[in-house]
Parts: sequence; structure tokens; C-alpha cells
Amino acid sequence: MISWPTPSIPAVPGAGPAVRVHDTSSGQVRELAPGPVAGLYVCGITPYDATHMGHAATYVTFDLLGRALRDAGHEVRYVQNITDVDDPLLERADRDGVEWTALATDEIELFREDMTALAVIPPDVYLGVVESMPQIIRDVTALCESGIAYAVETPDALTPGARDIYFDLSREDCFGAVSGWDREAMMAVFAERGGDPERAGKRDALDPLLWRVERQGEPAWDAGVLGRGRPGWHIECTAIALEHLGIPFTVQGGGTDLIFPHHEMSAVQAAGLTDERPFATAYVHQAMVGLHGEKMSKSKGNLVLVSRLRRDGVDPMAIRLALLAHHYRTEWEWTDDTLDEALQRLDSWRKALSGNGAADPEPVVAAIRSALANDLDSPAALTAVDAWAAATSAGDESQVDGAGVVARAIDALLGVRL
Ligand code: 5CA
Ligand code: ZN
Repeated sequence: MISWPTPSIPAVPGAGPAVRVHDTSSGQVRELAPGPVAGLYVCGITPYDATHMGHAATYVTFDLLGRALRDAGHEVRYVQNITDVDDPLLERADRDGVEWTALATDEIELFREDMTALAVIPPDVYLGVVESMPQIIRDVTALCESGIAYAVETPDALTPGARDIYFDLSREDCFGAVSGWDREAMMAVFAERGGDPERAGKRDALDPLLWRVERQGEPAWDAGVLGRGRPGWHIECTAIALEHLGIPFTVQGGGTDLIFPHHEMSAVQAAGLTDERPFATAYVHQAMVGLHGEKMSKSKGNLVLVSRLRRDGVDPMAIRLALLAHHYRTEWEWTDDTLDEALQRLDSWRKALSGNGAADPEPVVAAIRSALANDLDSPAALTAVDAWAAATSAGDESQVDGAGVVARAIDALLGVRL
């Protein structure tokens, strides 16, 4: 899949410190030690509606992580998927009387435009489920051959006798290692997050669907011994990460709503396919962004859309600053003030940059770097720039090239172009 244009990243003299982030699996803030190349896998959109502030927060957070890793001297190999075949997409297309492929194409295009406007560095590998079908089929077939997957009677299959395939969780003792949750906590959210605990014939209520054989009116692909059908959700991220990063890779990212079952299942399925452990060396999760007291979500419809704000003429850099003003591990709500505060901040930074000189750039560049390396503390980075801007605007113009240095650092490290 085509991604979107890469923004230019100015050079900043020196280098940032080693990056530390919170890993859900260990429950600790840990230093990432990726070696020369950091592998980053971030779960992409299900393209049935437009990018809202929750999605934008997630992709800006991992953009920040990529920038911090690059600044610390690593090359970043960034992989992102698109869930371009799944129940929510098919249901929305049905509801609206449009082709599911057309809906996906339109929403992916809008996402590209939103990411470009927000100066998010694109993934190196950007892959949909449809174009990853050979890898997915290969992996599900391998799990069947090794006896870790099993078939379940499927009375409504289009082809009589065809059966859905499930993953047998009892075969992998690492199940639970990503979330650390107990069974009760898992059961509490499994159904609402795409699981089917009530499905007759499963060995365990939590076993995840790997392959769904063809039903009347649903898209399906030929899959050899599996029979025509389409993949379950989690196997796409297992297959794409294995194929394009190999394991263990450095970070798997997404929102906290993906901790269980999605990231747990992606990892346990990878364990079933390889001898390597773990799947990712760290699992990093963006806290949920809300609106009017609830998680912002396409299914609820309580959305503030990036594209809507752009259409209203809002500077995308103000949207980016509004997101960066919140730490990625703190839940927050979008309000009318969120954008006003970001616009004021943007304005004050631009004023400070437009003088003949500026306050000393070195301390502020160092402060941005150390804030980001310290669990992506973007609010602390913004506060450091605020202090520099205030000193400059108050008359400290002692450094002739100060503004240029700070502008380049803000662009390279925070992705805010002024
Ligand atoms: N396609 C799957 C991942 S494989 C998916 O979850 N798609 S999504 O479109 O529902 O979400 C895209 C990304 O945005 C995910 O990482 C998800 O965790 C994150 N996300 C969704 N809603 C919010 C929210 N309200 N706040 C923060 N992040 C969110
Ligand atoms: Zn995913």
C-alpha cells in the first residue's frame, strides 16, 4: 500500500540520550536497547470512518518515539498494517450501501492526508490485510499443520462441511505475558473487543479466530486446505510483523484498547509459529482520548475529526501541539479549550522565533531531548520551549542564531513545523 510523503527532518547537532518507555508487559519504564536498527510495529486503522483525535494521538505518539530513537542514533524500521477486511468495515459498508473496498480506499486516502498534515513520518512498510493474504494463509496453515490450530463446526458456512479455524491457547504457556491480566479481566472485555466467547465448539472461550470460512455475501479468498475465507483479526499483525520485522522486534504500539485481546493474541500466535520469544521487547500503549465523558470511538460516533478541523482552516501544527500537550499515558478529553490553548502556544512560539536574536538554544534543545527520552514526556518538552519563548519574548536576544537552532530542533524532535 502506498503510504504518504516523508516530511523533511532537519539535522540537530549532537544526539539524544537512550530512550526509555513504559512497557505494559513488565509494567516498568525501561530503556530500549535496539542496537543499530529499531523495529517498530504500530497497529494501523480499520478504515471505515475518518481519523479522530484518539487515532491521531496514537500515531503522533509513535511518531515521537521514532523521532527520539533516530535522534539517539538508531535507524528505525517502521511497519504499520491496515485492517482493510474485518467485521466493522463490512458492517459499516452494508449499513451505508457502499462497496467495502470503496469505503476502505476512501478512508485510507483521508488517513494519508491527515498524517501528512500532522507531519507524521510514514511507515517504511504499510500493508493491508488484502495484500498480505499469502503470508496470513501461510501462517494459519502452519499452525494447523503443527496441531496448534483446530477446526470448529460451522453450520452457516457457504460450502457445506467447511469449518472455521481457531488457535488453541492452551498450547502456549506465554499466554497472558503481554497484558498480565487474569482470566476474569480478559473475559470482561473479550466479546466487546471482537471476540466470540459464546461460539459453540471452541476448546476455550478465549481461543481467537484464525480463519473464517466463507459465508453468504462476505468476501473470501482461496486458501488451499483452509478453504475459501478470510482471516480473523489478530493474525494479520502476527503475520505482517513476522514477515517484515522478524522477532523479537523492538516495540509493538497501539492504544490501550489493544492490550487485550489484540496484542496478547498477536504475540501468542507468533509464539506458536516460531521458537523466538518474546514477540516485541516492549509493548507501548497510548491512553484513550475521550469526548463528553466517553472514549472517542467510531462505533459510538463521538468524534472530533482531524479532517474536519483541517477543513475548518485549523493549522495542523496546532492540532499536533494539542496532542503533544498530553502525556501518552494519561487519559484526557478533547474540549473547546484544547485547541485554543494550542493555538496560543503556537502563536507565542512563532513570535519568539521571529526576533533578531533569541535566548540560548542549547539548554532548551537538551531539555526537549531529555524529556522525550524519559518516557516520551512531551508536556515537559513543550514547557521547556514555552520557557525559552517567554525569555526570548521578554527581550533576551543574546544568541544571533538561537531561533534557527530551536526551530530546527522543534521540527526534528517534536515534528512541529513553525
Ligand atoms: N486496525 C486495528 C488495529 S490492528 C484498530 O484498532 N484500528 S482502529 O482504527 O480502531 O484504531 C487505530 C489505532 O487508534 C489503534 O492503535 C487504537 O488503539 C487507537 N485508538 C482508537 N481509539 C482511540 C482513542 N479514543 N484514543 C487513543 N487511541 C485510540
Ligand atoms: Zn494490530
